[in-house]
Amino acid sequence: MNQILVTKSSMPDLNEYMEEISSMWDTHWLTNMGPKHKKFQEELCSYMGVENIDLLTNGHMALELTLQALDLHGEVITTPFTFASTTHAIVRNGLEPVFCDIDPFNYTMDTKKLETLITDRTCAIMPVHVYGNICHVEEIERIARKYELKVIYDAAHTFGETYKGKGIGTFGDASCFSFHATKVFNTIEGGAVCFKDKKLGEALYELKNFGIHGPEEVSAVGANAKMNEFCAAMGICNLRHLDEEIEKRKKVVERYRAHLEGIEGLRLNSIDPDVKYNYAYFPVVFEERIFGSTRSEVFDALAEQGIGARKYFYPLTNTFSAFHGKYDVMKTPVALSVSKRVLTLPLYADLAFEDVDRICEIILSCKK
Ligand code: T4K
Repeated sequence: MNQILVTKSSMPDLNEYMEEISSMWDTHWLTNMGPKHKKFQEELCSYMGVENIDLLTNGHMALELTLQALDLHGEVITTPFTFASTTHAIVRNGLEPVFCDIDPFNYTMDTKKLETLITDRTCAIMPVHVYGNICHVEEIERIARKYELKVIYDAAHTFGETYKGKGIGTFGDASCFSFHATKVFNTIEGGAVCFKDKKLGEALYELKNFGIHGPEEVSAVGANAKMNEFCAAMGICNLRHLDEEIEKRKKVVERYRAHLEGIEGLRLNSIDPDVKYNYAYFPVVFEERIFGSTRSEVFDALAEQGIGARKYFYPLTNTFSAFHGKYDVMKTPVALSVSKRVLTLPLYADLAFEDVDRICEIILSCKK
């Protein structure tokens, strides 16, 4: 059986990668902000249209160390419809997550509910551009300014996107990206933070290197989150092909839409004309009463045929057993409902149209 998983890492041609890393056999410089790191950082700034960026080991450390670098205390408003990383980054900093519900159409933070959650302990907002859907950035900025709150976007899903022509990394005080193997753009493992304030950048740079300030001074309790030269080289190579990869993903998404658009009981991702998408994920929400089958029944039908759709993002982070029932999931009813009904379908640049057709055929055979 031809197995199809939810995604497949994009990789450059092996010779291209070997050429990119070959100089390391002369220099023996493998990590600690070497020449590949520097080159990749410069190329990213120009590709993303940002002034400041720093590279890290992964998207999680980007979130965690950005919060630490901002020296925050108190509550951070976020959403539970996300990967574990977003909430964990808050909790691991000794901060208290406060969960805001999500917009039923694009699944990002519902800004109509945001203001009611602000207390005198709120220090920041951490919204998630989930699936590559862009948050209501203008409204978030307005509220943040009014209450003098920091905004740190979890931009793990949005590499390569723009909103109203502006690079997505230019919003908020900081935007944190993931370059994990499963992302539209990968450095094997990797992450980055785009930031406005250079002081934040300096703090972040130190925190990713144990808090080392100078040869004889360690001024903060940092971590080790430096991107190594092999990962940076992978990024340099993959970046050369990214536009082409996104174009191929777009075609796959169009093929899915041609089959599934207008089918009663299926809700496809909403499209914002102001966003240039990267086509990171293809979520479908199943309305069981109309479609006739549940999301889990469709998931099982696909699995029987070797197709690995995923229930991203189920369960909600505010229901994790790690939190011992501390959070009331009924306060985020839209997120709860979507998380129980959503499936993300396989999506990657080289997914064959025949496979998309087969996946859709199986889904439609579940309609009653
Ligand atoms: N914020 C958000 C909103 C995120 O979604 C994430 C990560 C983060 C923050 C944190 O960023 P990182 O610290 O990870 O950089 C995956 C990824 O591990 C994770 O990066 C991602 N989000 C999350 C949504 O998905 P799993 O446990 O579902 O991955 P896994 O191993 O089941 O892989 C999924 C599929 O990808 C496989 O079935 C096949 C394919 N694959 C996987 C790997 C590991 C490849 O083709 N190549 C590979 O090397 O978490």
